[in-house]
Amino acid sequence: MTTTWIPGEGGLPKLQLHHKNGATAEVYRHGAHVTSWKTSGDKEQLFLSAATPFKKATPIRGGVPIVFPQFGNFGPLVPHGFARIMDWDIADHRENAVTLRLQNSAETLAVWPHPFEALYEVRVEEKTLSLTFTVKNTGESPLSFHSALHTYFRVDDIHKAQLLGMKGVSYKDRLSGQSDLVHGEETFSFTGETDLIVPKAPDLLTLSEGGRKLDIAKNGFPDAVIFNPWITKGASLTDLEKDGYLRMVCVEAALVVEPKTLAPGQSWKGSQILTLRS
Ligand code: TA6
Repeated sequence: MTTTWIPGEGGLPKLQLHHKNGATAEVYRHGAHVTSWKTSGDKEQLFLSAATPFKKATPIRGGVPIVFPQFGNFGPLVPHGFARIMDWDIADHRENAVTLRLQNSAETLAVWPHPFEALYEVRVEEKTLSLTFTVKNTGESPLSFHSALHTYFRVDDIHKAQLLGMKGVSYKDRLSGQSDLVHGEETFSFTGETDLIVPKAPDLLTLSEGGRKLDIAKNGFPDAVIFNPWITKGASLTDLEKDGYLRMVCVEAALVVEPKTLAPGQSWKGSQILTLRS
């Protein structure tokens, strides 16, 4: 299939994926960034800030930023690593799926002296969006990295949104620094700034809001991150639309507690699989 990049926001190239039953997704070459996912006849499932820039070397606020090879400021690289601000190339493209590739370059080697190949498959089915991230060590020495699919989900009102599947889940609160906290309820509600790292997180959580149930499954990624900036931090993010915290929640498939180390020639794969159940 010939690939048709079309001009997206800011003139940045994007492509659209279509499933025969009407589901769609959009992916930018910049950061291999998924910015939209709609199931047939339903609303947009991802949050994309109306104030986000679309320009080179700048992260997009919303959709699914790819975090690689560093999480946050857990190292010397730009926050969340360079993958989300570099142009990826197409390795394979079908009507409802695309695989994008990022390899080491003079630019990456200058800041991270490791040969690598990253592949990212985005696949849209009738009610499911599958995101699969693969890293291969193409160098001669071990390679260690963090990663996450930093997914921003759209909600109508954060006060009415809940995460299901949280009973007994242990987490670190990055705001207080407290670790080994345990959530006692099946449901998790949002009442303020939230920035949690969940080691060995459940492989299935569900975003619930009114009648909507969106399953957030993962494999390969051991951890999860749950984030909402709330009022004050939200207002400090210049690329987050006014009161954007009300309409978003990040539930991230993550490899952040322990870095993954690959021997030369070894690969690692992680996925986040999103299914709109109702
Ligand atoms: O994943 C949660 C987090 O690390 C938060 O601490 C917050 O910084 C968020 O990521 C957004 O990071 P960004 O660099 O995209 O502003």
